[in-house]
Amino acid sequence: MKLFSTETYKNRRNQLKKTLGNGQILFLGNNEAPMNYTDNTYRFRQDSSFLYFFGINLPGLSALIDIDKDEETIFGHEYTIEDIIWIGSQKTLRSLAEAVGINSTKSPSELKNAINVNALKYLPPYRFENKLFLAELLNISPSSLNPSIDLIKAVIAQRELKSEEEIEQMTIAVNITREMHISAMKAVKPNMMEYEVVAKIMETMHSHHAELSYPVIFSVNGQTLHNHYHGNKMLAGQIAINDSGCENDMMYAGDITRTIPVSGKFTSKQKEIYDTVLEMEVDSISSLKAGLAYRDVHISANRILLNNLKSIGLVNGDIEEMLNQGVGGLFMPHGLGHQIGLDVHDMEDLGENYVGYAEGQERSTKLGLKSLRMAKKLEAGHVITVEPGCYFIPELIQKYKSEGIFTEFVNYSKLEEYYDFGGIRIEDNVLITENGYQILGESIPKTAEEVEEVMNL
Ligand SMILES: [Mn+2]
Repeated sequence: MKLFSTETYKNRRNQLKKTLGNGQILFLGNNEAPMNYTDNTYRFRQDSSFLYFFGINLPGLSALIDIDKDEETIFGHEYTIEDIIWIGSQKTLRSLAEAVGINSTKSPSELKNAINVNALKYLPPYRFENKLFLAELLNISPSSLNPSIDLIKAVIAQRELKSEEEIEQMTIAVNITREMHISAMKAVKPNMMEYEVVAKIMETMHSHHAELSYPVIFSVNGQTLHNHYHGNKMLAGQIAINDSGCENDMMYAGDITRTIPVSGKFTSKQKEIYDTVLEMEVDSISSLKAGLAYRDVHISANRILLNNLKSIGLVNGDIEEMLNQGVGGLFMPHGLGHQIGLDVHDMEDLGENYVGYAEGQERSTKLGLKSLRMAKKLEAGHVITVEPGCYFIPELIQKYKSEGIFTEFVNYSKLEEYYDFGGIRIEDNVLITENGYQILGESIPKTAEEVEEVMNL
């Protein structure tokens, strides 16, 4: 298990204690999750806030910070000889706790006596087991759980500003992710199955001792945004979206998307749309700076999209009027990006709006903009994804057409030529700095020519 220095974890907890001032804070780690019976489990994934403040990447732990008594305790079992028969010799919980600056470890059964329900703050649990655990601990029903908004805000304020050592880890994750993408570009050939390319992605990832930060999206049906089916045969002339990324051995995530022409070369019709998405991506990134609201970057990207679709003849009319009405959402029904860190959608368990929206900043209900997860002002230390796309979703287009939506703007008859187009998305991970921005990791083939060149090496 890799850890940052003892001081890192102490400083993080001290800052949190300072922000909250008083009371008790309970952090629940995750437990093993059974696949089909108790002893056959999914890969263990520790809770990210637990990792951030306590570092220990093991199941069955909880931690209590008592600000008033100035005590920090990790609750968990020491391994018994029965455990060691099955899983080998282990570091003691006590020694791991010391490595992250905590001198008190206790058995889980002692937690109930240590808490003061009136002063206790906790984050919203997202796993059912932890919901039940908390409800039982507090002697209330799971639906009555009442996570602390102050704690949520304090944790987000800390975790969203990445330190230099975190950026180092995220860069490692992006560089492994980069290799996964280059493997895919080199592997894709007409008449291959999608899962054969996914196998190359996974092989490259595992060769770096990394794991997925989210399930691989690799599909010639890129218009389906979260397509986890890999059973299609890829045909010459199609394009495949590869949205895949890893978390490295310190659990920091990469999240990259590239779009690949199955035959090794984009057709001119595909390249028109590809270059549109590329322009949206490159332009958005080059505008990034602290103080800029990311919602405005999303809207600027939509402006480029509509301008280009207008010159192709798929939409007509006043661009600003189309932006007001949300016409771009028909072609890009998702947001421009999200924060990324220990979670691929960082801290979304704490509430999307707390992470991505400023107090009082309203969330749109329009298609596209309503799915924008990060809308607030950028700050130095934020790491965000920039991931514009353009998709032709026949069911959505036909629905809007039949309901007469956007008929004054959208050339529905020409759009029929795009029903089998699929979709294009391009995504990078970007750190906001004091002076601008920095794309994390070494550069990944991105222009149509760069992608084609890697494919035909
Ligand atoms: Mn993403």
